[in-house]
Amino acid sequence: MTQNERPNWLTGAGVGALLMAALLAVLYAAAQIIGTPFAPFDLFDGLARVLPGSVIRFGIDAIVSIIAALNLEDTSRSAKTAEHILALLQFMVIGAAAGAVFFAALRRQAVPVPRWPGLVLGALLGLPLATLSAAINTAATALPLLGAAWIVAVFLAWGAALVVVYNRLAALPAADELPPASAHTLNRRQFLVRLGGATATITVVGAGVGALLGNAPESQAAAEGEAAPLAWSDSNPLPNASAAVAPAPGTRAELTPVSRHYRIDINSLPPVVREEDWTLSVFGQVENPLELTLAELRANYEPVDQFITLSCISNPIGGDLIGTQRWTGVPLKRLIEQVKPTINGGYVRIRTADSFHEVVPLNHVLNDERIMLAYDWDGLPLTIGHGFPLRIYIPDLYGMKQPKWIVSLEIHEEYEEGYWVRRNWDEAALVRSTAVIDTVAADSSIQQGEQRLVPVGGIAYAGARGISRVEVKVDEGGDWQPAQLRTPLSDTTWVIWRYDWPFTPGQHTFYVRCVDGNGVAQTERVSDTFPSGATGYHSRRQNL
Ligand SMILES: Nc1nc2c(c(=O)[nH]1)N[C@H]1C(S)=C(S)[C@@H](COP(=O)(O)O)O[C@H]1N2
Ligand SMILES: [Mo]
Repeated sequence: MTQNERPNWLTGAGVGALLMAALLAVLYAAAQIIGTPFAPFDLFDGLARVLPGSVIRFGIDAIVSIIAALNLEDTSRSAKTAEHILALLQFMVIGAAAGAVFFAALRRQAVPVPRWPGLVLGALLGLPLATLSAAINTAATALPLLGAAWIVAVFLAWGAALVVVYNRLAALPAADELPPASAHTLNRRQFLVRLGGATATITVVGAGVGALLGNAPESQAAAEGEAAPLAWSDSNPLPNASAAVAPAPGTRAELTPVSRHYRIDINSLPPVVREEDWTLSVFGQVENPLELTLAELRANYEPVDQFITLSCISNPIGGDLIGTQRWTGVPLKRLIEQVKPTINGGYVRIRTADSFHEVVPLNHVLNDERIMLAYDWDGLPLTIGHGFPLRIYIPDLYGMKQPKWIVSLEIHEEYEEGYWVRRNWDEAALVRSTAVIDTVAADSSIQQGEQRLVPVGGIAYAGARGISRVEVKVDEGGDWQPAQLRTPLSDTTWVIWRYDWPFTPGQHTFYVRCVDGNGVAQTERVSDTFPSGATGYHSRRQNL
């Protein structure tokens, strides 16, 4: 009789995945509401940490190309979302695989199967995941032991539910058999549909409740329910407000709002550092090790402000992984002089709250006052995502050399490769000179006598080398014409340029190139972002 035919591995895969979807929703809601770790992100981050750099790069490149192909707005946010989705899919696959193996293994057992095999399976998944979360999660705010116990508990429940569903299915008539009219029972297909409905409900409710109640705060002040204070730029004009050259309409904002500044983190979620638990320790081969609270760092050293453009080495030519902000902090030199290194030369090893790390040569720090430990952006404490409570600025280097969430500085003789350097990115990571066309503002043309001029504009950036010249060419056979340069916010930011192009109708390609402040021209040779940053001229085709 078909009633005795056991549910097969395929059914197990489906049931495992359905139950996993519900488990994900419950994990998510708890993570949002009580701050327990979200295990899928920890597994994803753990894998990213141990997989070879080339695999990670392949993954990132694939995600970035898909984002570019889909024309999504904000590359760094879209990429994080894609990673989050992959982390969830990874758990769905684990759920399906475990369910398939489990149902296959139960085929020879007498029904009803006892609960313990499910609990064992739950423990086999839950214990390693709980251990991993305890070891690497830096975003959870709940006590680590509670977090670990919680993860084990939901996996035990998942395993137990698998047994309940198995027994239920084994007792029901197969999908193509109708239950006897008298019995108020279902066939297997009907039961599975109900199970799907129930797990979908849990998933939607869990995700909804988590999203509504959770709303991860952007800053510690927001987390403590304080009213949003005014940013510096809310009440101050930019220093170049009266510059003669105005940006062409459509040029990106000269000062990037913090909320729109790109973000690159190695982890799925940024580490949450609480000010009360944090100190900066400066130690190692020094006479006077130091330990400072954030308040001491703010009060004991004269703050310096600097407008700074930061770019990711993964920014493609014309990409949005670049931004400009007003950084406030302390020259690192002040602290180093105070601790009195006992070595000449050597390095400052920077450790952070995630497992990112980098080194800066001591001589470099002592010779460049601009190297800064920053605690504010736009006059407000760094947001959690941008490195609260402390990050470093080092002129001329891509973001990969500039740690956020700093917890300690160790003065040490020996060099040590940084996080991305170990993964084969450029050891020096000096920013490349690049120019980008943001806009061909045909709607904002200017009439000059008989001639209509169309403002073309964008940015050029060469780190602290500055920009001495930007040139624009229209169409393959055109001549390079000098663009006007707007006075920049500082000598460590991008420069906004504009070129008022004598309009001719038709399809045109616009090209741009720049020369840095030392007179070195941007290279025309096209190279990929890996390993040393993208090069080549930016161009833009437009039908006018
Ligand atoms: N601790 C830590 N610092 C970090 C990173 C990180 O993942 N962890 N990412 C780096 C990279 S690759 C870049 S491009 C910049 C990005 O800074 P932002 O996210 O504030 O734009 O931070 C850098 N500092
Ligand atoms: Mo980066």
